[in-house]
Amino acid sequence: MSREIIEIKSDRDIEKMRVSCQMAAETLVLVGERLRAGMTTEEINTLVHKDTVRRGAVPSPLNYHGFPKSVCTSINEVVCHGIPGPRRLLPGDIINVDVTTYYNGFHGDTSATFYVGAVSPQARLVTEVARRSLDLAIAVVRDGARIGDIGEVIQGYAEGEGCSVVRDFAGHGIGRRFHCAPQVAHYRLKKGEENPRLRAGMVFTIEPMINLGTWEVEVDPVDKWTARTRDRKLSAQFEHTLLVTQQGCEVLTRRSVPLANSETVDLLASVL
Ligand code: EYF
Ligand code: CO
Repeated sequence: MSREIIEIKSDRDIEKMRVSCQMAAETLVLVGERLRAGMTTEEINTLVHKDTVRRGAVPSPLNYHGFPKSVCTSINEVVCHGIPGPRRLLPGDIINVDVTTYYNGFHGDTSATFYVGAVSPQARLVTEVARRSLDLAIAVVRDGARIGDIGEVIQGYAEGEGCSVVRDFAGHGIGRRFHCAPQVAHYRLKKGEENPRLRAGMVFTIEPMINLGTWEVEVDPVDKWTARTRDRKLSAQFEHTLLVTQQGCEVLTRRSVPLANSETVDLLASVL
């Protein structure tokens, strides 16, 4: 467990984070608008890359620990860190697109799971549980709460809905670095585990990965990045970057419009 100090951001840094986070949010909105059955995940990568560069920003994932692309695209049983490539989106797929934007010295990180056309009730269940898990977790964040309150609410809710919570990947502090303290577990902490208090000015992500079956994951032995559910059942994820405040939190990656193909569903597609 890391004992790294959790930075309290200055007002100047917070203002810069608002900008990089809003860029990431806007790029994610664009992805939702363009997402179609038949497109490849490589095309999503190109879209994210070009939109990020157009803003004078840099896609944080590119070359991060050697990651080969500008965005993570994780389809169906892929939990996270899916690598864009020739795979075409098929009707009935769900896909998480994870966008991180580096601008003026700061990173902003957000992701969402999208529906490709009409999806199965199971796909809808895991996606909506993931979405609600994040919303419930955001609601407990405030000065004086503890990191452990986040995992407590996520695990309690998701398991109550018959789903499981991934243990191998966590939310993270973010700012000048893509990943820093605190580590934000999405499951209940064990007695004795580090459980720091949240303080106004801390900035971190919450990004629960919710599975339909087992919480266990395995990393692709060939590409060494793609994490899949061990039982190959579906997984979904949503992510926001948050600033802790006295009253609660500010969702720095909040969108000003709903996400197409996720928060709004194309009625025509849903009956076809
Ligand atoms: C060191 C990577 C490193 N890691 C995290 C590198 O927080 C993220 N999304 O919300 C996040 C995104 C990416 C990322 C993109 C590339 N990496 C992947 C897997 C293992 C690893 O170990
Ligand atoms: Co993240």
